[in-house]
Amino acid sequence: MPDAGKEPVQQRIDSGTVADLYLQLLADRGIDYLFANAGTDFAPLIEAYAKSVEKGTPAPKPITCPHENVAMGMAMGHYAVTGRMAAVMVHVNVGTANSLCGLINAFRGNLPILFSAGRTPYTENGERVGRRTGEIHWPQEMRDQAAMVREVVKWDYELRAAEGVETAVDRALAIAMSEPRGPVYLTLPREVLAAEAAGLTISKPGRFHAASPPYPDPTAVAKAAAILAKAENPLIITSSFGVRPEEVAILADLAEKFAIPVTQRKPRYMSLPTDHPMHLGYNPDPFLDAADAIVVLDCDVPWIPGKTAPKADCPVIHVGSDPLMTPYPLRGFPTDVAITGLSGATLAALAIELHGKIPAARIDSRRKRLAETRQRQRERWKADLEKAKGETPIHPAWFTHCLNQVKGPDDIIVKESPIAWEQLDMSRPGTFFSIGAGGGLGWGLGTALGAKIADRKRRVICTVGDGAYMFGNPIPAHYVAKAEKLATLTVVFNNEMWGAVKRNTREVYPTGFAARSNREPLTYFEPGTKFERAIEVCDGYGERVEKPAEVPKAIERALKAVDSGQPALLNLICRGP
Ligand SMILES: Cc1ncc(C[n+]2csc(CCOP(=O)(O)OP(=O)(O)O)c2C)c(N)n1
Ligand SMILES: [Mg+2]
Repeated sequence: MPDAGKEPVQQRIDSGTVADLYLQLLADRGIDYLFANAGTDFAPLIEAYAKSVEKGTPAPKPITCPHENVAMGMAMGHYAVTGRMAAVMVHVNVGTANSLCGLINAFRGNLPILFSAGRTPYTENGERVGRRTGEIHWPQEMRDQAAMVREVVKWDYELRAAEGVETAVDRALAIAMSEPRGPVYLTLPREVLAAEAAGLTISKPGRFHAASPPYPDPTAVAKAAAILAKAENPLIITSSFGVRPEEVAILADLAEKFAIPVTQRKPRYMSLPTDHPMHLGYNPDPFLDAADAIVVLDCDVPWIPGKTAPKADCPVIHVGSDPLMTPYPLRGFPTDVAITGLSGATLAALAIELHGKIPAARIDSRRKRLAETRQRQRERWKADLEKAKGETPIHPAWFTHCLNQVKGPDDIIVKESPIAWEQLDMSRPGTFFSIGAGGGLGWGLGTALGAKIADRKRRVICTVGDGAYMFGNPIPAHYVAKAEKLATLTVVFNNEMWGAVKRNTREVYPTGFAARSNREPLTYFEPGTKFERAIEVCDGYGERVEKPAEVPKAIERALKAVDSGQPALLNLICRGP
């Protein structure tokens, strides 16, 4: 984040508080936004912001987020689009609690965030500015506020004295941005934020930099290449490859050159253009049986062992900046080789190592075989669409197809919904995000806003289930859209249920009481919720869509609103599982 190119100079701070200096440091170190949900702990920071406006000193742009979930989602979306981390600040322990779900997602998804919170003032009496002034300053104090987040951050620290502020900021940013990336937690007691900073000196630019990414070990690469060179049926499985958009071309080259099929499981990013001849869809399971070498590429769960698995003697190579996924407590996929490194670098090294090692005839026949498999797969997808086309309630595949017809190549799709991957064409990296990696629902609306604020020129289409929409704190999200002029299209896939919960119950008890009831308790919503009206409270355009034939026109009207600067929402009454 700090500019490595410039000679650092020491700057003496002549006046102001730690809060003033904190904002200055964040701006100087490349933090563009502070997504915030304030409380009594913020007083010195609010004062510092007002001062920065009056004096014209740099500070990250403050964005008022009326719910922490939206703030966390925005930081995730901003990072996904720009590769630059943002800061979030919330109110002491309670704001931290409300942010936890987002933090779990960010940690599992390796998304860096400078996550910060105030601390209840620690002095009851005395002269310190910032000391306790209200009743709330007793019950909100916790002995160890960071305890509740410590399992889902890379680092946490409480700023105890003015002198530590530069180091704390620089260290937080450097650790968050070092691979594997992830959120860090900085707590800021009110008295420390209010303390005088005069007399301190800081480095400009900073002297801390993220550690260089791990580079693939040539011995491990050679071992993996030897496995792949022997294989008749190698297979790549990925979920998160494409988080660094510039790496997509490296995978495309490798897959194409050696005819290695790429399958995505629960894709979180655009990993490979959908028209690439080695793009073999979104279900690796049918390929597992024949596979005689598997590359698990930035993928936490390549298959579900209780359901399916490759043959016992199939070698498995894991690739990623933490290929063992150390923070996961239990993860027992066979690991014959694990290559620590940024995946792009590892794939490039593998391509060099494999050069000339696979007989051309084998590559050619594999390419032919895969082309046929791919052709059959795409025909199945077309047949699925034909079947889905006229269905009422609307089939998600039909809606996806209609959206696909009109979306532009740079439009961003956020997926926290049953949108049908198979019906989506994606040609450009960085156009698809399904990044709630920890499974904490409610990130989509905020992430879409974060993506939009990061690049206002691009269209952002946020697709959410009706459950995910409600988890996402919709009114706060719609409020931010209006306040910050972030017009996105929200599509609510309203199947009037938590379909995933229903599906999972049926998997566990296929013929049980719940299945036989045909209306599983605790999974259905009463019909008739008018989500389209929710966006109207913030002057958005809302529409309910019930008939399949209405879908194309409804999308057209909604996108017209979005393109004119008005947020829009389609309440799509659709089929559940
Ligand atoms: C914060 C949170 N609470 C509960 C869950 C459990 N959960 C997983 S999927 C799901 C249902 C999602 O419903 P919806 O968004 O409507 O999508 P659908 O499955 O109906 O397509 C729930 C409740 C979760 N993942 N996260
Ligand atoms: Mg639903």
